[in-house]
Amino acid sequence: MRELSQQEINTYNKDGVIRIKNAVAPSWVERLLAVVEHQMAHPSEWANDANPDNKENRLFTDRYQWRSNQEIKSYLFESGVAGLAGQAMQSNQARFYFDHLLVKEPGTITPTPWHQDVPYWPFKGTQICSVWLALTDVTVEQSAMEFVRGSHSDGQYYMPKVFGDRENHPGSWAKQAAGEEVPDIEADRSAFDIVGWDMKAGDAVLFSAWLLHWAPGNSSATKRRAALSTRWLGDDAIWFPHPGADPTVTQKDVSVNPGELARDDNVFPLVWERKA
Ligand SMILES: O=C(O)CCC(=O)C(=O)O
Repeated sequence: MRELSQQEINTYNKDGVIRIKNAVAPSWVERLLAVVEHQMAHPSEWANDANPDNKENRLFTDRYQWRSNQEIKSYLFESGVAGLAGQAMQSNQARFYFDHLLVKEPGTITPTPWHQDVPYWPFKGTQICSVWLALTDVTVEQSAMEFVRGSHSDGQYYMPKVFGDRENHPGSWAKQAAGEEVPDIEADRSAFDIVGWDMKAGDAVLFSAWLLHWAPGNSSATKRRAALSTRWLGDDAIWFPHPGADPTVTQKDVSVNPGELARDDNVFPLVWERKA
């Protein structure tokens, strides 16, 4: 189990993101790559698959599988990932929200657009983050993530974008949301403080749900890019259902009311607590 240094915690606070080398034991990479194969062969109702069955140019995502997939559940509870999230957020606890597999086959041109996570989710609060674990080695050209450093603390709440541009897209729920238009970062990258890292399988980026981020397409002709993002709630996360929020967990699923702390042990399990 990896402990974060005070310097890493300070950097997360200031920049909104840190890279963590060897974030979890290598065996998790093998185990989660098997989950990738399984989900691609048996997509769930929450999957989003552009060009299904293609060996190339296929963007596949699936999410909210932890309740039925024992390997994902073991990863959450046994790998130490929850502790990384809790420490970075300087929280006394880390509750789990959802798992998100993100696969880009070789030659996938579609970028993951620049966005901020929190408007997609039914929460408010500063202590909300993700741990994106690389399951394959990845360079920025092959779709490693990039971030606008410090953008988590600029007070903006951006309108969610639907990932991919198909008609009848399974993510079109996001269109009902409100917020500011995300700036056109690609039009003038030099105007933004952009940071990203080449990563090895087993490295992670841990980032605030308020931070602007994206991932370009996968320009490799041969290599798949696969990652598992897990979403974490800290002490101040408040249940905030709103139009355009992810429909995997809605008011009918939870025992808390809008505006209350998201402390529902059944839906948002308490995975990590700070030792006294
Ligand atoms: O993996 C990607 O392409 C994007 C991931 C992302 O946006 C996230 O984990 O919040």
